[in-house]
Amino acid sequence: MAEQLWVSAKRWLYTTNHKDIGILYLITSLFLFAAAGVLALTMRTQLSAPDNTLLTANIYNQFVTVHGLLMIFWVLSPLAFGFANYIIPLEIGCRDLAFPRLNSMSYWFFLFSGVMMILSFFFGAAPDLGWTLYSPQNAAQFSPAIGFNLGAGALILMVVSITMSSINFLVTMFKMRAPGLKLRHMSVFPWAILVTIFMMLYAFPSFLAAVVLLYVDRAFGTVYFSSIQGGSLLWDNVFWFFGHPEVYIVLFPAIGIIADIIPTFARRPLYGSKYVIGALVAAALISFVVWGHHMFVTGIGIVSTKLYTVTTIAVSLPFDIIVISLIETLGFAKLRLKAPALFALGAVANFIVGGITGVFLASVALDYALRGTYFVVAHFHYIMVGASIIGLIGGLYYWFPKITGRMYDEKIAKVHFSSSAEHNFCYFTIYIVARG
Ligand SMILES: [Cu+2]
Repeated sequence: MAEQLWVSAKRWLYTTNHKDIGILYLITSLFLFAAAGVLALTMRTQLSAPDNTLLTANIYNQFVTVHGLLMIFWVLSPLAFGFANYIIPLEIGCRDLAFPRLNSMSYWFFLFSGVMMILSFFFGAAPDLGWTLYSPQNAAQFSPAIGFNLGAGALILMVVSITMSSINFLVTMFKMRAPGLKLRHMSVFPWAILVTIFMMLYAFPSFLAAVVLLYVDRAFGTVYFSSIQGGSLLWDNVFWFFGHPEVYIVLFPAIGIIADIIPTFARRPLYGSKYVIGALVAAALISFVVWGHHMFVTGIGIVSTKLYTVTTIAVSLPFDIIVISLIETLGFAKLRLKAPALFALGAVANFIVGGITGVFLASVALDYALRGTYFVVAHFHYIMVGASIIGLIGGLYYWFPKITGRMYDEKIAKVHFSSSAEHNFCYFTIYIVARG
């Protein structure tokens, strides 16, 4: 018995197989999803009554921050990497990723960095200033806890893991496709992953620079982000140059999954799939020139705010193409409303709401009024949870039979669907309209 246990433990510890690592990624990120979810539910409980004393103000801020960081870095991207690890080699016809050992190292870096992030609670205090870690509050002077340094170290480790993975996928997808399989023949999911890893390669260096310099500031007393030297604005620029593309980095894999699920259950090919892929590429390119819309109230100047408004509205256009293509695919289709299709439809509906509220925020005038309100929080979560997480959960159901060799229970899946997230009403409307 003990020997058997050791054999199976060894299999998972030493594995370099893309399917095994994909499963490890999926399971680990679901555990971290639960951890981030506990933080979120505790925050909502705290907010359920005025003057609630469940959490102190300080702990509450730590929960907000670690919830955000965990969800963005340790749940959304790793879930996508889980699917990519398992599915991409199968879809492009190669035996494994280009560098299987590097792939395994990416996973272990991801796991240890996630544990490190959670451990930061137990070293004085976790980071407590929101996932954007704004200057000057990120300085050692205002956030002295050693837990913050641990959190910064976790972020650095995670960026290393993501960079190794993106290089691995890049080489695999460019060099190891089955003979005759041209890039343009790939379906939307591999394309979405390809665009995502390119964005990772261009966005994460900026974040890595920001966190390394922040670490040096905190540990060795340099003044890169010192507010009296103008460092606060520098942090905003370096952080958001990464931060906006990051939103698409976590969204695109979900779009790829949705664009694979809907044609399957609508039983017709994706309408204008060439244009969907073009739209993904266009959105990825434009996403690197919109970061200033996070800095409208920092006094960056009227001309640049106008430019950022224009680019932000421009970046919404490719997404219109994607949504129109998905809706067009559904038109006249005999849709089979199985769980993956339901989750995909729910994700699209939420994505429309999240996208349109984003266009509101592109306006400088509205941004002045809406900043710091729940309008922003809601917009953000419609995209991150409503579209990304719900789309990825659709992928879990979609590929569950392929990964496990069993079929999930459709009834339980439907109950899961109707109870998931806060948009039940929205889902039920779609369900009824689609059945109509
Ligand atoms: Cu943005």
